[in-house]
Amino acid sequence: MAKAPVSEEILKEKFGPHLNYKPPGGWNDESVHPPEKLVKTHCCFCGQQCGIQLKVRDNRVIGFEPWEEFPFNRGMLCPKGVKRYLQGNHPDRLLSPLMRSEQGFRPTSWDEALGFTVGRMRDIQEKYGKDAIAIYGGASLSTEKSYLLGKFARVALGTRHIDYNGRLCMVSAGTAYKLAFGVDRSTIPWSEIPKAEVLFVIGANIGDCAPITTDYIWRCRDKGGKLIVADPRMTPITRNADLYLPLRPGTDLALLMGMLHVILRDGLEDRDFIEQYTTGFEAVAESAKAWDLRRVAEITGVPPESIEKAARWIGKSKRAIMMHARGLEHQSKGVENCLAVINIALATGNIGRDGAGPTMITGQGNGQGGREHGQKCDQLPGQRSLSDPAAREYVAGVWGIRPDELPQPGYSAQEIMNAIHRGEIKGLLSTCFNPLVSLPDANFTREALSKLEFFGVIDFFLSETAHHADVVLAGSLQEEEDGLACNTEGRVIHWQKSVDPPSDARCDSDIIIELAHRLGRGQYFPFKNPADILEELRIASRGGVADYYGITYERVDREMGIFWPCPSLDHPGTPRLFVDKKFYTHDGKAHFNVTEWRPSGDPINEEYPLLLTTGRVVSQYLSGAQTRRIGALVDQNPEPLAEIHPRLAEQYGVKDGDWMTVTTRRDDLTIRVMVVKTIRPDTVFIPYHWAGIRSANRLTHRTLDPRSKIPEFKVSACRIAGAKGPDQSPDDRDAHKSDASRGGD
Ligand SMILES: Nc1nc2c(c(=O)[nH]1)N[C@H]1C(S)=C(S)[C@@H](COP(=O)(O)OP(=O)(O)OC[C@H]3O[C@@H](n4cnc5c(=O)[nH]c(N)nc54)[C@H](O)[C@@H]3O)O[C@H]1N2
Ligand SMILES: Nc1nc2c(c(=O)[nH]1)N[C@H]1C(S)=C(S)[C@@H](COP(=O)(O)OP(=O)(O)OC[C@H]3O[C@@H](n4cnc5c(=O)[nH]c(N)nc54)[C@H](O)[C@@H]3O)O[C@H]1N2
Ligand code: SF4
Ligand SMILES: [Mo]
Repeated sequence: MAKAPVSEEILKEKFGPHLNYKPPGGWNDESVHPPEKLVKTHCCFCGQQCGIQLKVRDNRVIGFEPWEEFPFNRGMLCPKGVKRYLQGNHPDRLLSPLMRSEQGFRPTSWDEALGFTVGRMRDIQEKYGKDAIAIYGGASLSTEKSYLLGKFARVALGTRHIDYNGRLCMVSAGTAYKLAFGVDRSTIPWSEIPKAEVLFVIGANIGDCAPITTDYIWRCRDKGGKLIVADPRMTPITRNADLYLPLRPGTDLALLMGMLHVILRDGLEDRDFIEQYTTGFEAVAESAKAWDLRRVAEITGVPPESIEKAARWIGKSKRAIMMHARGLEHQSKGVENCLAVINIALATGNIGRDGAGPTMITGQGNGQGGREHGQKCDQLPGQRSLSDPAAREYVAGVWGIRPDELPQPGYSAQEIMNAIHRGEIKGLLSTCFNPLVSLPDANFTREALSKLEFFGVIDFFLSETAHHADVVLAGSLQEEEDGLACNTEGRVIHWQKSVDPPSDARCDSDIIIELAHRLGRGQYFPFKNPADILEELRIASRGGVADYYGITYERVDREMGIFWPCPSLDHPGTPRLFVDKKFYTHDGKAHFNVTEWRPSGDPINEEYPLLLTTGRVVSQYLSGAQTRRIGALVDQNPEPLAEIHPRLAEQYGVKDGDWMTVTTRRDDLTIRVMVVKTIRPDTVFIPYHWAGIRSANRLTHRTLDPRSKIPEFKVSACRIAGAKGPDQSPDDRDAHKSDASRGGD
């Protein structure tokens, strides 16, 4: 029978008041409550992983100080970093496990919640087989926790199906870098950025989404470096760009092939480098011939002169860095797009030397570390492949099981949801993921969640997805457990434990370990704390591409981070990859890859003539589960606004601030308009940080890149029409409004 979500109102009514306690003057009044200690750690939000010092008193984080010495951000923080400390004491913080009951959720004991979870998982596995349970993880978890989850799925549950929210984020880049270089990591540390002669930023809104990186870009420009930006929107850094390529969403591959075409046509390639260090050039060069500039300009909407200029700047410079993020990667040809960037870097020999190299900008806080040690559906620790017999044997040995006991690779994140929808997967335990807001085609996700026979969530807030759960296990914030993370550069850093989880909330890793014990697999999970997990992780990763053997908390603290691979305790780490032009591929060479053009999975036609693309605003983070709860951030972006160009606005008779309905083949969304000259006239942009009637993902589609399995968040066909505005109840006007409070769906 389909289950309805539990409404937030019921929850608030039941235990709202006692969650709202504040000391006189508030927690942040230092005259009343001076801090007891400052803890050097990192921001809990994006993949920049800025250093920050948390002020702690009475087991509470009450504020922050900049951490000037940390080399990456040197004390700088963006608006989210400045407010990140406000989460821990938030009235919505979950303080005990919750069980679904007739009237909603009721607080319960850990014994009951864990007993129930294990009982349901066992029943389902006995009835339908081991693979009927799936695990979702997340890349806001520490590296230790993501390692633990991977082992939990395979060793405690024996299921094939574990994947994580990074599947919506870094996997197109990761797949491409693995194919070309045999390793999934930025090829350079950020200290290389100021050395470049040309920076080519494609599909990355650096000003809003990687704010600290702008500082590196300005340092490059101050030294005379040129900046090229390719994006359907003129993002904030574009104002200072030397060249702007306003491409149509979903056409990056054509643009990049056109650029390669020019480079080869004009003989700007680096023949020596290509011959000595790469394979596959000829086939790629052959495929570039078809991409003459007329064809490219027609597909991309970018003037041929601009494409030519961009290609020549890169081809003629001595040092070029290519930086990309989800604009390039959130496409059903995301892997091809990244490979096309890499092909340009390889053709021009821009790798393995000063101020040169392609790089992906990491999204989530531990977007890098969270994808290295086994919470991906096809992966074992150390970036090893779950299909590789030698890797299976090694890791099984470390874990004390037989290699044939290790399950085979399972479904990726969206494929898990699809399997739930068709009834193949019956139970789900989700940690650190809010799929109802962040997966494409939210109506489909909601239907799938209602079909689960068991749904458990580990979170510290009752996310929109958690409203659908049978049991919610009150987990921990980043600052409540020690752990490693890896920032966008490949620098492994240390999240210092600052406080204990409050009240009856528990550390995520304690919850998972206890579940493993209750499943009768305790002997494989003898960990008392994250340090124990790290000891095993170091060994499990040893000899893999992402080798962490030489990394300890003490070293990371002393050295302000260590770049992996770091195979021994006296190894200095590896800030820049491929210095010796040796790649991590089977033949040690870098591989060119032919990239095939395919249309988007949701093509435009007469009925849906416009392109919808989705993304972010500066003050909100991901599904908004965290930042929609922080007042000052909500004030900056209280609701999603649909950006359209004045010409489009005029054509459809809508003005700035009006309501408009955006319709795709899935659903429609009525949303306020922001008229801006900075977007292409054929494109609509909507940020996706909101749930329910404000959710951009009601509009997006479930087409995946066939290799990386990333959804095509950046390209949907849509139409627009002026609207009166939604029929809003007072609740609906509240920007914190949750999916569940729409009433009954
Ligand atoms: N403020 C803020 N910062 C964040 C996050 C957040 O939620 N909020 N999230 C973090 C995470 S997890 C991630 S993954 C990163 C994401 O960081 P980004 O990828 O930089 O952010 P997005 O807004 O998803 O998209 C980037 C740009 O792609 C453009 N774009 C859209 N379609 C296309 C296309 O077809 N081709 C090209 N070339 N560009 C296109 C958009 O106009 C947008 O400017 O940000 C991280 N930092
Ligand atoms: N349309 C559209 N959709 C998108 C995107 C887009 O550009 N457009 N971007 C995609 C991208 S790049 C990403 S990364 C995803 C992100 O999508 P999600 O991962 O679903 O987003 P989060 O908001 O990080 O959700 C994480 C949940 O985990 C909880 N959480 C955070 N830290 C911890 C922790 O340490 N422990 C526990 N137990 N819980 C924790 C939070 O409270 C939150 O409820 O969204 C994707 N969805
Ligand atoms: S740039 Fe990212 S890591 Fe740095 S303060 Fe902002 S959100 Fe936090
Ligand atoms: Mo992301």
